[in-house]
Amino acid sequence: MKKLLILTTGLFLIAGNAFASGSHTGGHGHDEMKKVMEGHDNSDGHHADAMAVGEPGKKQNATKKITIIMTETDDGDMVFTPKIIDVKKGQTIRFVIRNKGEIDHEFVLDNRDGVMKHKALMEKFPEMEHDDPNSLRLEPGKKGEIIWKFTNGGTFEFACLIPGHYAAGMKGDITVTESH
Ligand SMILES: [Cu+2]
Repeated sequence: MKKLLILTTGLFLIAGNAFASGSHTGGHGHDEMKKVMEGHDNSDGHHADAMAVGEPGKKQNATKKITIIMTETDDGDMVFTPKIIDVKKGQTIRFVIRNKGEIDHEFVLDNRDGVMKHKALMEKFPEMEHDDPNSLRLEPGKKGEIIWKFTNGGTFEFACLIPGHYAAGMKGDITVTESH
């Protein structure tokens, strides 16, 4: 009886150690992810949702609807259609995004620097779920909307940052022109 008790305690300790090291690794990854995301959101010193590319818009202010199709092609590429978009500074766009492919895709709107940071993060944490107003992940056959106000002129990007998709062609350009 005494022997059994010692054995049980020993097993418990082993299990306890395994659990502790497992949760440490997970916690570290999460902290790192959070740090990068926070740094990104606050980089311009404005409201957390305001970015170089603009800010979330209100549906009633949208002056243009742009439908974007995400899909794979027969020759193995992954594409957005259209892939070049022109808008005017100050304009609010209602993006209607449709995944007509056979796998998940996402639409992320940002400047080039933000896209590259987000891409690196996705390669590190492929299963990360983002809850950002400038991005949307869709399962095959689904559609969604992003209402966005372009507050700054310049050249921006939209991209799918699921690992491998950007390299397969899932990127597009947005030019925001200053209106006179
Ligand atoms: Cu994709």
